[in-house]
Amino acid sequence: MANRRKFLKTTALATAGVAFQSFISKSEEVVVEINSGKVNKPIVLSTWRFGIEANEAAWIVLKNKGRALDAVEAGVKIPEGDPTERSVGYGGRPDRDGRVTLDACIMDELSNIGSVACLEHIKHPISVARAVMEKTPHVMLAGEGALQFALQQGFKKENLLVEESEKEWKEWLKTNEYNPKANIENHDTIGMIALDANGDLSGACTTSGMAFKMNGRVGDSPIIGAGLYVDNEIGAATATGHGEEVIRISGCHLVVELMRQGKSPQKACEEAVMRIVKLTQKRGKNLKDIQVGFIALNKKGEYGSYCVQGGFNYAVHDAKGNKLIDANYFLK
Ligand code: SD4
Repeated sequence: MANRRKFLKTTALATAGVAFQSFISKSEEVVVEINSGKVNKPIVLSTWRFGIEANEAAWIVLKNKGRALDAVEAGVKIPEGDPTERSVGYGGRPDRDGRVTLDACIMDELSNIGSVACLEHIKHPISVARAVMEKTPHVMLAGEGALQFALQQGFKKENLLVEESEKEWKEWLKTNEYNPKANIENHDTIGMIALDANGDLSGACTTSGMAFKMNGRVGDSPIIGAGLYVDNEIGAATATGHGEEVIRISGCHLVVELMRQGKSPQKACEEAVMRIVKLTQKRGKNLKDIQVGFIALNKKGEYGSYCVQGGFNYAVHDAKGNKLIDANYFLK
């Protein structure tokens, strides 16, 4: 770690002359390199390891000067369509009744929003959310109504429950205990936020939610302001982890508002996580059982992340390449 710190400080000094600066977060783990002279764009961030492949798809749009909105939709469709990713889209783990129910939302630079909750049988809920945004007078459709709308729009009805997920569910039924653990079995929501070459922000978030949840349970991921928020004047944020905790503090809206007050994306994520930490303690709950991670990006292309406990990582793709970063965290 010492070497890394030294390297970062050296980098900061060496590059100061060309208007680059490095910021080292509290535990020296997260490094946000920003270009303070000009906007670092285009850039895309997404949650978890599979964000690397998702970013690649988004980058194709961004590097061709496409819209951030198109980039984030293309990006999150990668894990959505991958049956081996067990908590997003096709292949996602089912609820306690064995049903795969999906949550997703999308938001563009004009604050157009679209969302679906508890949607079944459709492989790409993010595209249904976009259709809600673009083709209806509403912003959110849930359950059967969302499915009917998707079918009317030409989306194909499919079985999303893959053999592996079904096996796990049958195994789970033996104990029938709902006890979501931090970073285990529940941790793969993809949230993606991007700043395009035009300087516009958009975001997308999609998930199968907490494994073995109650049927009808909706998490933070389809809720604008909780699992995702974009303000084209300020920045964007998205969340992963226990949705109930994110909703409790209107998490991503809070992160964006903190950036509006002048906080860096890193500091904004830290403060939002601290809000969760305090409320958890106040409510007499055990913080060890909770994981929430935020990622944030501002209009200058600066970014940051913070989470309750270790284990969360996120992928960042800009002109310098695509990399996975371990997020800094509160519980050491
Ligand atoms: C939810 N936030 O449904 C989602 C799950 C998740 O990492 O992100 N897990 O609560």
